[in-house]
Amino acid sequence: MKSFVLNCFATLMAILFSGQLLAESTVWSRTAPVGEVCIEGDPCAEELVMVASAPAPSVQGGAAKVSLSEGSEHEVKMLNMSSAGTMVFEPAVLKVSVGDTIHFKSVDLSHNSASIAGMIPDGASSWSGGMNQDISVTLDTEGVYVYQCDPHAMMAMVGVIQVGNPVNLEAVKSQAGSKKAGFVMNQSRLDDYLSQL
Ligand SMILES: [Cu+2]
Repeated sequence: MKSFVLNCFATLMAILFSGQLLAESTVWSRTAPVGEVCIEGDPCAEELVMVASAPAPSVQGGAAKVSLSEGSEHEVKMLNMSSAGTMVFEPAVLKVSVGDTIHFKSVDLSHNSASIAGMIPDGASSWSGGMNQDISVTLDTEGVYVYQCDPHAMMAMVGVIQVGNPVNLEAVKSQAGSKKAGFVMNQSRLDDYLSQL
């Protein structure tokens, strides 16, 4: 009986002691400094200096710029899927010369190509292809054109064509803000495309 009482006491002490240790370690971890303090000249301080002096990545280098496509005729496929994602035009970003023709090809079903109002150069002709239809568009006005697939616009199925100089790029970029508010997925896609111009 005596040994039973002693056993109980020992167990109780063990529980209390481990509980206190746990509480202490919790308090310690909460009050411990978030970062370590480095004294100048210490190896850790040199490490910090190296990180701080590393060159910052260039913002310009974030997206590869699209190069001018050769020839005067260009093909853009309307696809359910490519390596760039689902519901995409391919290529989604094109740079061409004034007077070039773009052939939109209905490779997969349920797509079309339609220019977006307010996102083409002033005075340029708009276009709106039928569903599942190839459409060819000749771009005679210099500037940036943004177009979409109507049924998949909310999935950011959009494309960008720069014709000659991007004279209206800032206007298009400001329109892009409200356009992408309607995207339920691929929210950064249009910005990514525009950053390639
Ligand atoms: Cu589509």
